[in-house]
Amino acid sequence: MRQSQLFLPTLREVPADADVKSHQLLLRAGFIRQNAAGIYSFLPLGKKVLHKIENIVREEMNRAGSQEMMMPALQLAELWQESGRWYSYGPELMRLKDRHERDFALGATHEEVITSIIRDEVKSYKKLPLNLYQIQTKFRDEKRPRFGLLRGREFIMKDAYSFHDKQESLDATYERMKDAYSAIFSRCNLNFRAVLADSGAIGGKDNHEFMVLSEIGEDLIAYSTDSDFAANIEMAPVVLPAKEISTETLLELEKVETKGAKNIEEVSNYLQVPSHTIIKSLFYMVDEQPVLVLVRGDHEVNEIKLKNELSANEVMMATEEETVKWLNTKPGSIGPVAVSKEVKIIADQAVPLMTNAVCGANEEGYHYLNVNGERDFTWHETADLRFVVDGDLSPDGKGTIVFAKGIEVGHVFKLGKVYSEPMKASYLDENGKNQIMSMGCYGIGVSRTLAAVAEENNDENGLIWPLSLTPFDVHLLAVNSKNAEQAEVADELYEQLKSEGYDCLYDDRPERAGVKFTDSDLIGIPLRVMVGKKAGEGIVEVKIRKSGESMEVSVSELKSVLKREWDKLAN
Ligand code: 9G3
Repeated sequence: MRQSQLFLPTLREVPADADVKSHQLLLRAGFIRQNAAGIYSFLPLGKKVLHKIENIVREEMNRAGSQEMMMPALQLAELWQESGRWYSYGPELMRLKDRHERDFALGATHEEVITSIIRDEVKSYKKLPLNLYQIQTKFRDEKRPRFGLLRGREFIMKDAYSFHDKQESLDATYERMKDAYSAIFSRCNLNFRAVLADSGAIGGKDNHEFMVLSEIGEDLIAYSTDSDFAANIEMAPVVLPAKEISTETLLELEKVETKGAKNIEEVSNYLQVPSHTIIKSLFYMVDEQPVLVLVRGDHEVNEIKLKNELSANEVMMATEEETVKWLNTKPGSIGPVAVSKEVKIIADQAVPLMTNAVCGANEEGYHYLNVNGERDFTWHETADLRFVVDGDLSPDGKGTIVFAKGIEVGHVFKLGKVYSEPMKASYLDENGKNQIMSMGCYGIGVSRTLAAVAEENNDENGLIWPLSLTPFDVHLLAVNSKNAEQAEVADELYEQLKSEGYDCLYDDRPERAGVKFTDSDLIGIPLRVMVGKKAGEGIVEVKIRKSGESMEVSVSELKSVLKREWDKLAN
């Protein structure tokens, strides 16, 4: 492609409201333009990269047995009324009326549409399992669209849906989808983790988010330094280190005055003891039942784990009145010693390992020293109730946990019957009995992935595209297009490179050399060939965008040098 013909409006300045690198660079390099908040156009180079990402997605989804289809963006409101989501979603779901005043949703996702198709067409277990996908524009009226393509109101998603008779069939497809996602994001040169995520509102059981590790990620994940273990902070389990039996002798229980010391920090300072020797007692009403939760003073209660452990609907911190009612004291000096039998006591698994600990005396302004579990207080059960912290052991026993920010680029769910039940997607099983199908759904933010690649592949001069996604393979520059000799050599090389199969962008513009180099650094094509002063001697310069390395090469050896440098970048 001759750059003098290419629609590529590059910018010098950083746009004002772009506050992450990928957003700034994709605008400056002329890959995208904003039409409205969260709504973007892909200009030719942006479209070329998008197209390559979509093809990688297609190859891996097809390989994993999913069949491509296409569903409409306009969705009958009736379908969303059947699933109930017409009422449960608010302004984020974009709605409109057609000329006959009929209600429609603009597709934010397609569970209802795909289920309505399958329930009409699939009646027998012999037709299952099915796995279908589309790559399609989605609409979600985000309250605060930001970071360019990373959080848009109109974006491109690959969404897949699978239908099953048996759970193990769903489990198998789920694993195949996870493997396909790992292949896709690896081929996009992304540093990602498959993160165990909280089931949240969507129901079903397992789900995993595919997170690109990134400073600007909106999600916090915990992952292992020595394995592929990764989990959402809410879900990350805590395992106890190998049990070191405490050799401390148990000292006499002693009640001491602690005046106004109410929280862990104040008690720790007042008594001059480290917080990990204090039992933190938190009083909750769980589905209206009083529950005293005990964790070590340096840990935090994870209320999602507490709720899951107690299979509760509602977990609320108790009010002061409720605390006084059940524990005869105000918050600030509560503890597990001599607590009414009606109060359920649940302790984090680290609490029974504490010896000669400190805890509230259930008397305002007093605490106990040398408190020991079993002797001085008991509990109904122990569980993993705390948030994981940096440095914890990885639950799979390999390495330790580190925290990182992540950009969610994919999300896979086991839906179970969350949609097929209300929408009556059923089939006859091998015994001729009517059964409800089980479902899975699998999403990739395709336009978000493009932005994530840009976010993680750039330097101070601009974008640096991986070979798998680059808009062009080679950037050929005539340093001074007005110089006949340089233009002639460059024209010949352009033909030669194309004939060797490179998708070549040829900067034939009558611009100053500096402008050409700046633009070339900005758009980030991995290999650059510069035809300059030594063109007459048959010498050109090759530059590797990523390393900045450059070398003088004779035209006769250019082919082999490019092949060598290409292969070096490919591995
Ligand atoms: C909506 C709106 C926003 C939404 C949804 C529905 C997120 C919604 C979750 C999913 C689940 C999976 C299939 C592909 C993979 C993800 N935001 N979700 O359902 F109406 Cl406005 O989309 N869907």
